[in-house]
Amino acid sequence: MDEKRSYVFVDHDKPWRYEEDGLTVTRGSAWSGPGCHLGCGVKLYTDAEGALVKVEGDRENPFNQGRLCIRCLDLPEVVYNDRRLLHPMKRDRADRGKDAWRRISWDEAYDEIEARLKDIRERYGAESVLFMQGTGRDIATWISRLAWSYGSPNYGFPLSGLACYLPRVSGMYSTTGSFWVCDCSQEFPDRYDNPAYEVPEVMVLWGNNPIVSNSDGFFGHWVIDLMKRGMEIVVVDPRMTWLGRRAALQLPIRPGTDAALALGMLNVIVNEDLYDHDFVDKWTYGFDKLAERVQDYPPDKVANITWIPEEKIVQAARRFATAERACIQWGLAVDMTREALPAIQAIAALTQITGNIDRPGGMIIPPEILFYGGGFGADLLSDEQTAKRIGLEKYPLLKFGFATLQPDEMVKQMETGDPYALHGMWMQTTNPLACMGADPDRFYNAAKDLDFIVGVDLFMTPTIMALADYVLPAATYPERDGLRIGDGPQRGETINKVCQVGECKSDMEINLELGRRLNPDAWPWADVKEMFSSIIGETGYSFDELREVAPAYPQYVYRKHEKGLLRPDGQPGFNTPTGRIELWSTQYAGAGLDPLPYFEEPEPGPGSTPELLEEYPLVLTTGARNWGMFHSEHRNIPRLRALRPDPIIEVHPDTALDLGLRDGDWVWVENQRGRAKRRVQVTPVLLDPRFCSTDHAWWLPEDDPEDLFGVRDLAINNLVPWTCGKSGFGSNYKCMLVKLYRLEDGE
Ligand SMILES: Nc1nc2c(c(=O)[nH]1)N[C@H]1C(S)=C(S)[C@@H](COP(=O)(O)OP(=O)(O)OC[C@H]3O[C@@H](n4cnc5c(=O)[nH]c(N)nc54)[C@H](O)[C@@H]3O)O[C@H]1N2
Ligand SMILES: Nc1nc2c(c(=O)[nH]1)N[C@H]1C(S)=C(S)[C@@H](COP(=O)(O)OP(=O)(O)OC[C@H]3O[C@@H](n4cnc5c(=O)[nH]c(N)nc54)[C@H](O)[C@@H]3O)O[C@H]1N2
Ligand code: SF4
Ligand SMILES: [Mo]
Repeated sequence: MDEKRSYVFVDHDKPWRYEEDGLTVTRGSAWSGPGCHLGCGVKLYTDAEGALVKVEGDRENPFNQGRLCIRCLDLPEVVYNDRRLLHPMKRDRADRGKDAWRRISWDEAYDEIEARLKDIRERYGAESVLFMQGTGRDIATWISRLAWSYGSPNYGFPLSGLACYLPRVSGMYSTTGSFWVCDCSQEFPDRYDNPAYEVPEVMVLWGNNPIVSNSDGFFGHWVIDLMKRGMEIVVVDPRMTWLGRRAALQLPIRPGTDAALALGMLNVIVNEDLYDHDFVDKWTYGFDKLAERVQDYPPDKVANITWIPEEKIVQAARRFATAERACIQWGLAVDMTREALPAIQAIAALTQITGNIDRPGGMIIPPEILFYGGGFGADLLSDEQTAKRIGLEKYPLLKFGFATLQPDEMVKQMETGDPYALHGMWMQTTNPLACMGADPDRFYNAAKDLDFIVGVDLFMTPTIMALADYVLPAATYPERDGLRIGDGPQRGETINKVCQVGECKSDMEINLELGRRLNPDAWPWADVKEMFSSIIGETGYSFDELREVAPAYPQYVYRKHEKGLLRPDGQPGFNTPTGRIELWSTQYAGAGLDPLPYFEEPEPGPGSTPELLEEYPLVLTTGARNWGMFHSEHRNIPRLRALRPDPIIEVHPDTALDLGLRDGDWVWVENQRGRAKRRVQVTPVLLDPRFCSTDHAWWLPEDDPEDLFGVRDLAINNLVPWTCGKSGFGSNYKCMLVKLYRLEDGE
């Protein structure tokens, strides 16, 4: 181990680039594109012509220790796919929706986009341009910086209720002052061998299937590593997953009722006196009120709500609370109900009142990220412009998290022009008509009259085909340099360019060039390497130096609240108004919200609209991840498509029998809002005949571009409205009522 300015690095036998059996090997990190959340350690192999020929996991990288999943292993098929965008293109505004693209040079593209954006800024104000991204790719920071340096506060993603990760992030920051993750030793380069580390006795996997999704900085295989070291798991999921089969307990929850389950478990822990008195007394605020609230959720009532047998709820609560060290690894499913925030609050309280806080094998706070947080460039925006951020006034909790706009309010404002009209949209790493956006028809109609729309992507997408005036071709990760820092754990990595495809440029290069034209002071760097070096300056390394020694880990310490390491004033405690973990939230109360967790039936749903059950008898959850596809990507990658040739709906065998459906049948999945085509997979992974589960983000790259690649009939979000929870967070993407019926001949 080499140490510099309190960062710990990993010893490498070889330099970051070396020769092996006639190929050049480049060590580095993944991340995106294609999409992913992690940035595993990879070795990229190139031949004498500079072509990427294979990808292997880097065993020296503590994060993934040599393991890779199928999407990185199949990377050359993505990089050299014949559908890649290879040069900038434009078309006339009147031709939106038509395959009437004309090739242009980068200079023309930059000049014209610069001129249009400056013109809109002068005429209507910078706030009238939306800057839209998709999920957390390493490009995010540069998109927000572009928005803020241009002068627009309206950066964010077109996902109803910001219902991915942000509810968890904002919920945690507003009640505890920090974000929390399960301790899988990921903060230490020597991992499970670190003397300070202890294996959790129990981990709950709550609405998360990490070995498939590897989401938000959490490498799923760590769960298996820990199970080999004795950890038990409890799985909360309506479907039987690979991990569920290996769990000590599996709770087959009705989609959308997670808050009720957490409150029921809290009820058992409080009433059976299984909580950590010492921790609760010293470090939490509002326990008595929480204890009172959970009396509304006795286990028998919760069993009725969640459809989980009562004894399993009690057993799970006892197992969790009596473990010496326990943690909860939660996922997207907890964000994807309308009242997500109280669900998150209740689930977090399980870890808090049991004292599993900032200690080995419990919940830990990833170090304040190395070099920058989510807000690189937020200071570029004046107070006057910040105040124009869409949704901020209505939803004050938006101030905790990533400084995004509120998307449901955004769609309303696109339609009404109230309080000000919107004129432009920059879309970089998002495909809302196929995937992210709710009600794609509504999004399309709201966006189609904007004066000016640009897309930046690897591939032509239904959204760019429908709406954009310009499209810029972005590089995949082996085609560019980059940094992997931030987002949960823990380490600084470099992404290292090994090949070039067409005229593609990295997103960072594109944003640096345009940013420099729109606001030169905010983009003072000569090139991207200089830009990266300036960000990592704190380590004492330049970009070129960092890649020799990466990954870089900040020194990690536990029990920061006891040591005064969490608050700006250096006092012990947590960075909240009360200095404690707020079980009764002063921030929620201040925002006019219930300060305590509660459960509200998803609507429509069996509990809120039983009258709809006759027509729409099935509870549907959507978007459970599969191995080969990242959201709307990879439909055009032959080997990955072969793993999932069609959009699937999983149906319980009893339900299939009832409806006369067989494996492979094509059906419409329909609710009161719309319908989507799916292919039936009859499977016992559905743990109750009243549930079904379907893929999201389908379109067919092989179909007619002017028919938007078939997306209109395939988008499951035809069934999902733009509507969020009381806090502005959460939306019902994963809980609705539907019926299934067979397609007619010719449909
Ligand atoms: N029904 C339902 N809908 C869902 C979900 C669900 O579970 N159910 N999940 C939701 C969630 S959690 C999220 S986060 C969103 C995700 O939504 P998005 O992140 O918007 O994902 P995509 O729609 O696939 O759009 C990503 C686009 O970025 C492009 N891309 C990939 N890598 C790069 C890159 O490096 N540079 C550039 N410029 N482009 C790149 C891809 O080609 C693709 O066209 O979807 C949401 N939609
Ligand atoms: N391969 C692949 N990996 C991905 C992505 C991808 O598209 N493909 N997307 C990335 C993104 S942006 C995200 S946000 C993450 C999401 O990844 P995860 O957090 O793992 O979320 P999902 O896969 O949507 O759902 C996880 C599990 O929740 C279950 N579930 C469904 N509804 C409910 C419910 O109401 N309650 C509970 N408790 N469980 C429920 C599902 O059956 C599923 O097994 O994955 C990331 N990683
Ligand atoms: S999780 Fe999978 S796709 Fe993502 S970087 Fe790691 S190996 Fe690649
Ligand atoms: Mo997500």
